[in-house]
Amino acid sequence: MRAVLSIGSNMADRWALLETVAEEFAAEIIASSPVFATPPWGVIDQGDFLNAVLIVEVNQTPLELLRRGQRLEEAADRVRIRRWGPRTLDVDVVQVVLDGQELCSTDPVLTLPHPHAHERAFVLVPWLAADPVASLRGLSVAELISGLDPQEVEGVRELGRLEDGEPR
Ligand code: PH2
Ligand code: MG
Ligand code: MG
Repeated sequence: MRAVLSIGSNMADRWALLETVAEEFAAEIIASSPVFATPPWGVIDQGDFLNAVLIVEVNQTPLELLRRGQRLEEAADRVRIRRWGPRTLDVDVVQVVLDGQELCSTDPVLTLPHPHAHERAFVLVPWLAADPVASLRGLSVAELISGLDPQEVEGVRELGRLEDGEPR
């Protein structure tokens, strides 16, 4: 199956933490976005995030993939102080496509597609960069972005590719 992962960090060595995800999936990544700096969404009195999107092809179930992401979060000593609050590493499964079909699940452990992905510039802008023809729930990601608050879209700033190292 093919999956879209949204990864984010706003604590500790943010760039290096995103790299741990790219390393884990190195052999399975079929496309990836650059890293973007993004203002915090939800709880705004916290530092900016770095966000990126990885598109992976894996021989696993969605739940196995979720657990793999969670192991990386644990390895990053993930702290969850409050909902939408600061975190060292967040690995979200945004979409799963199996035999050309987008999987839909209302399982609270892993809701698919991710219930908020369609409204978050920090997910959609990197996703479009990784896959210019991406679609979500039958709508093109480009179209979804054009429906967002332009200020939110402009706040998502491209920094550079993960493999090129953190810009200084
Ligand atoms: N993740 C959140 C809450 N807010 N804001 C940005 N910019 N990027 C994130 O990855 C993010 C967030 C909860 O997972
Ligand atoms: Mg998240
Ligand atoms: Mg998460």
